[in-house]
Parts: sequence; C-alpha cells; structure tokens
Amino acid sequence: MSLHALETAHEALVSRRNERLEESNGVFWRYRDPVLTAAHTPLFWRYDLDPATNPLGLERMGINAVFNPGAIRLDGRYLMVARVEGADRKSFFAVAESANGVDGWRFWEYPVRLPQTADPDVNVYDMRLTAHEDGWIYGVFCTERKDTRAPHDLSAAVAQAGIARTHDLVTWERLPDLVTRSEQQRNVVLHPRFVDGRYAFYTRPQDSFIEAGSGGGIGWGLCDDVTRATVLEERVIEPRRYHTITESKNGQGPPPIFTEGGWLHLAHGVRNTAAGLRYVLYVFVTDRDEPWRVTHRPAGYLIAPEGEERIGDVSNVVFSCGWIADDDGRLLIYYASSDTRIHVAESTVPRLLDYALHTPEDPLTSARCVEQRYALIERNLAWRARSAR
Ligand code: M1P
Repeated sequence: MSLHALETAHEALVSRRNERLEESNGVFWRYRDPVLTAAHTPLFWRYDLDPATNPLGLERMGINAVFNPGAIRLDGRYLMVARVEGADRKSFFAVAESANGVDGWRFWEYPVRLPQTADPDVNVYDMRLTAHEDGWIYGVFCTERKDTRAPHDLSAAVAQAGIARTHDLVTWERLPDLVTRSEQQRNVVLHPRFVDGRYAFYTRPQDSFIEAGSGGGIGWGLCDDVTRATVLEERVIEPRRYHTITESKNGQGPPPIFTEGGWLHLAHGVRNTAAGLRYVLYVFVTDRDEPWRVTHRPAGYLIAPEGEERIGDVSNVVFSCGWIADDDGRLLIYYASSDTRIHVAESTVPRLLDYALHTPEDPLTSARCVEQRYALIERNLAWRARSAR
C-alpha cells in the first residue's frame, strides 16, 4: 500500500461516524465501533514518511494496542489519556481528543513526555485522571520496574502508583510515587475531594505483581501531602469475595462521581475460569460524607466482554479507567476490551444510580439467589394479575 493510500484509509477510519446500538438492557448502550485502536494512532508515529529514507514505505515502529484510558472533559473538549503500547511492549500515554465524546477521536501530535523520578519507570500504564478540588488534574498510574530481588526471574516485576499532575495534559509535573505499607500497588485512584482536609486514595494492595493475595480488595487511605504521598493506614473497603465476580481481584476504575445518592463507583472484578481470568466491570456506591463506606453493591457485572470484545492480547477482559459525566446528561463510559482497543458505552448518572440502588446485592449462595429471583417473579406475577383486572 502506498503512503498516500495509507493516509486515505487512516483519515477514513478516524473520521468515521459512530452509532449508538439500539439494543440495551436499559442500563447502558454500547456503540457500534471501537473509539480508539492501534490503527487510529497517527501514521507519522509509525512510518518514516520521507521516500528518500523509506523508499519501500515500511512501517518502522509499530503500535500494538491502545487501551485503558483515563478520561476528562476539559474546556469543552472530550479528552482521553490512552495507554498506547508499542510493538516493543512498552506502554506510554497519549492524549486523544473528540468534539462529541463518541467519534472523531484524534491523537494529539505528540505522546505525553512523562517526567521521571530518580528511579525511572520501565513501563507505565492505566492512568486515572482526577480533577481535584485543589485545582490540579492528577494522573495516577501504574509504574512498573524490574524486581531486583529476583535478578534471574525476568518476569519478576514491582508495580507501584506513579503520580503526575497538570493543568492542560500537555505539561506534567511528576511527583514521588505513592508510598504504602503494601508490597505492590495497582489501580490506585485519587478521590476528587479532600476528606478531613487530607488527600484520599483508593488503592489496591497486592502481594505480588499478578496476585492480589492478602491485599484483599479495593483499599482506602489518607495522606497529608500529595507532593510526598504516603498512606500509612490502608484499609480494604470493597473486599473481593468467594464465588463472585471479584473472587480473584478487583480494582477501582475511574474516580467516583458525586450524586445525590452517594458516590457512584465503577470498578473491575476478576474471576478465574478454566480458560483463564475473566475481567468484568461493576458498580458500587459509597456514602456521600464517608466515601470509604460502601452503601450499595449491586450483584454481578454491569459490562462483560461480548463479541469482538472477548478477543485480544489478553482475552475475556473489559477494563475501565475513565468516564465523563457530561453537562448534557450523558454518562460516557470508556472501557477497553481484551487489552487491545477502546469502546464507549452510554448511560446517564440517574440511570446508573437507579441500577446501583435497586439491584439486590449478591446473596452469595445459589439457594439465596433463587429466593431473590422468586421474590421478583412473585412481585411481577402479582402486578400482572392486578393490572389484568
Ligand atoms: O490484563 C488485564 C488487566 O490486568 C491488570 O489489572 P489487574 O491488576 O486488576 O489484574 C492491569 O495490567 C491492566 O492494565 C490490564 O488491563
């Protein structure tokens, strides 16, 4: 394919209109096309466009996947900070912009140049963006480095929470990584408000790089100074549970949204299967004044991978780091499938809150689940009989 033909195909892809699918369970709507993929990355990130130095028109630096974006509405623009993974396996962050949040997503010219700490990151990913009431936009992300305690195990790594802040997503100030008492951390998210005058983090303590182990679930901790963030007391507020969607792991998704019914949270839950781990998205609610106290925990998943979403580099995964509660009433949920591409789902805050407040909690046994369903069936049959009269 000539570079001209590649450019024409790329432009057709990024300018393609997206379409909300009609089919819905009433809680949310999917869109027909993924909103960002590796193919959306600019050609000038991948090709040497100069025929003098690239006479064969070869792709020089491939992009493998685009996924797990943080999201924010800033100065009227819909923005995602996506995890872009090169063919070399290294992830980096890049901002993409859209005029309406569902299509026309285009990457800014340059990826984010993330300042380093004294201990440089080997790999960075999964940035959650928090517009904090202190006036900064914080990006909290996973920073991964080689586990030097196991020099011969080349898969041994340490995950911690990196922190950077910005006002415009262009210039970033890197802060020291979050310090906790846990061996490792992933899926750490900054709460948007001060709590008792302190910064508050949702954490996900874990024993090792992959296993949450005794980490136990989504944690909560406070710190006084975000420029030297240290959480000395971390407690699990949303534990993983046996024989549920969170049996193996869970983790906070984007920062929660403040609603009249409490803080609305989106999270991921992981369980093991004979075919490997299965990641789904779920919702829970915490108290308005005590955002560490879970008040509602609707059973099961909100979004599970389906169709093409099931397939990718890490199959059977949906994962979210970003959503936008828009002034126009839409709640745009950005989620990635199978560590490969990004989709959008649409709902509204009242709709999702209604789902969260009125879906019963997992009663944890088959017999009790049947009782729960009996109660629904009996109410429905009684209602039907009354309305037939
Ligand atoms: O591969 C699925 C996801 O695995 C990790 O999430 P968790 O720590 O909850 O298992 C992350 O690496 C995430 O990026 C990835 O999508």
